[in-house]
Amino acid sequence: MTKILVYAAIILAVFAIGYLVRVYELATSLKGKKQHEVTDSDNRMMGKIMLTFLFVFFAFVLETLIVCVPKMLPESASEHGVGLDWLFNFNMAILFFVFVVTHIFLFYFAYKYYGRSNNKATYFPHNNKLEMIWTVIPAIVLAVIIIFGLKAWNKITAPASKDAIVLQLYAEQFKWTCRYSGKDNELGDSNYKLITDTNPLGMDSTDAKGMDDIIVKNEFHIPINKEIEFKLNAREVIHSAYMPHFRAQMNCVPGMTTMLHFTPIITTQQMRDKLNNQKFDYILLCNKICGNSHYNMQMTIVVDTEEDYNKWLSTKKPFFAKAAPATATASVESTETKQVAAK
Ligand SMILES: [Cu+2]
Repeated sequence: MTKILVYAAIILAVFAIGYLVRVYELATSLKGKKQHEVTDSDNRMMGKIMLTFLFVFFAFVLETLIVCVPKMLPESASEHGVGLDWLFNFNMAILFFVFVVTHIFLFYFAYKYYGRSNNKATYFPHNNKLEMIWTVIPAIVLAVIIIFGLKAWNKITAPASKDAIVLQLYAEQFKWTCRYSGKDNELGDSNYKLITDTNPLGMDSTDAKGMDDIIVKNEFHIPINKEIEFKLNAREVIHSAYMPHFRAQMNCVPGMTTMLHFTPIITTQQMRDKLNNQKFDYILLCNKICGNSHYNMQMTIVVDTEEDYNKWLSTKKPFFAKAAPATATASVESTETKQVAAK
């Protein structure tokens, strides 16, 4: 009922405006003025509106910045992220400068040069010098941005160093599993054909490299100032491992292994202190819409000191070492999955 009333009110308002315009037109023609003639004073008025819009618009932009900038990500918690942030800010500074200058020109000139009846437009068909300026300057700026961007990209996509800690992030609808490569720092083979309730990653029990591999759920720990190499896999559809605080993201594609590496430089506790928020946690999210519980596909990342990390890791048992009671764990796990899916 309310909806119908609102629609009726809108329709009536449109009619009312139409009639007001008609009244205004009739009044003008009664005064003997030509109805559609645009006078200098009309133009001056439009010029003033343009100028007012410029200030209102900039005030709105400023307000948006004041509200939104504090909601952006905190400082980068990874080494390469510092460079990425710098690149992002550099791009934004250029964009903002061009944005402000062009808008001032656009609206201030509309005000300054509003139409006057005795004015005649200058005939100005071509100017080589001007074209040179607006071609060469953007070309130089773009080249600088691209060179900086390529440098950062090459650094990020270069192979990880040999002593990087190797982890697997395994994505499936709708959860993450993390596998540590153990003492040999090499992940054992796995095959989708070996996936069962008790062996969710399809790990190959005949591969010696996998004997010390450790599987963790819900949260995984990594040590500060050590390079971490992630090998990413997906079970059924494309997912994307997104770790925003480390400025890192890579797709997880079924049937292939993608890679990503970074070095964390701020522990979880240090970041909590910096943000004055003892509940803060780093997070791994899925950044590809992969199904109905995609929004809930996440895992906590804890960056520890090396000592705490080793202590935490030593409490974990290799997957194959606890394979015997795994049936019980598997059934708990499948109920969990159902619960998440039901949400
Ligand atoms: Cu996903």
